[in-house]
Amino acid sequence: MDKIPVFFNIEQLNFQPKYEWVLGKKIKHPETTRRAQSIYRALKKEPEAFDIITTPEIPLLALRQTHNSQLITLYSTAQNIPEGETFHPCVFPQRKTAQPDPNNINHAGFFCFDSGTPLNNNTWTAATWSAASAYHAAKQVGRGKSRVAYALSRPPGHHANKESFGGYCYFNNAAIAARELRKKGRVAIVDIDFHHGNGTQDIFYENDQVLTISIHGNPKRHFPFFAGFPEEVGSGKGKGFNMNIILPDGSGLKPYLKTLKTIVLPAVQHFEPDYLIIAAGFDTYIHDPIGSFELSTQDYEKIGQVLASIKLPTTVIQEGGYFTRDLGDNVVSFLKGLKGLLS
Ligand code: Q9C
Ligand code: ZN
Repeated sequence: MDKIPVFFNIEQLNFQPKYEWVLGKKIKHPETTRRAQSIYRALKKEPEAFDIITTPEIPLLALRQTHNSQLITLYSTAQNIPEGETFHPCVFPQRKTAQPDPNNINHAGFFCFDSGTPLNNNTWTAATWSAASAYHAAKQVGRGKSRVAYALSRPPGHHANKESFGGYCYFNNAAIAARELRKKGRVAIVDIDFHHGNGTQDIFYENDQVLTISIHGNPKRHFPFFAGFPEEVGSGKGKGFNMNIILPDGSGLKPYLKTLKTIVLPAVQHFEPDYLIIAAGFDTYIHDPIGSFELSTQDYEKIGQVLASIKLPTTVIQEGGYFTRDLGDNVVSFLKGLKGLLS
């Protein structure tokens, strides 16, 4: 049996955010390089199941098809931040009168929607390679070289918008993958991170060729707070092509599988896409310090099996998941559930 190709580049480890502030407390930043290392190690332990490929570069054009040039300029401005220093966006202007200058790092808050997503001289490098992993995983699937591929994307992407960053995300890796696959057909994105994929939703909100579905914790209580409600269904041509599903805190496998089988699968099948992208966060894990669902390591294999039953060429993009010790095992479990796609 074939192996699942895994895309990762060591450059993604360059960026190490140190802190964020939650309820006035300075805490260790959850989006650590150890997350990627946990996943890498777990995949490496099973060489008969996974083929780890060093991600090559991403063309700048692929970033620019999803993000505007000001955001890209801001990240290159951040490359001038002195080594060891970090810029935490802290001034978020009233947008009507602001005259943003992406060459001025003090203006970063214009391009940002939360204070937990810092910039330093390595942000650009890591975020670009993270996007590259998603892009090349999608390309592998688009070329028909594999029916499933996994991008070990880190930093994550699904909160990042066309022109703004936040929620630990800089480039929207899943959206970049979707744009690549759109060259070959229609795409459904299913986001199983604990948080609503607000960036992905926004990017495709008026698009009827990309179906976006997100299953997440209640935004009344959880990040990103201002989006992720069921009444957000898309607009213009895209009306009816966005779906938000809220599950209660404490949800385990039973409601999760029921949601997949009775809502998500029928919606994807009705859309008849050519490709499936899974924005896969594991902050739905029972021990996750941020999410409040209660999925177990074994549960991810079952979730993978249900998503594999759609039988579409599938690109999996890594999103959140902050209980580092078990993160790698959770990813492996999920990908094992998808192995049926290879045969
Ligand atoms: N420290 C992703 O999972 N802040 N982003 C939560 C708790 C934002 C999570 C505060 C969470 C963003 C990709
Ligand atoms: Zn998340």
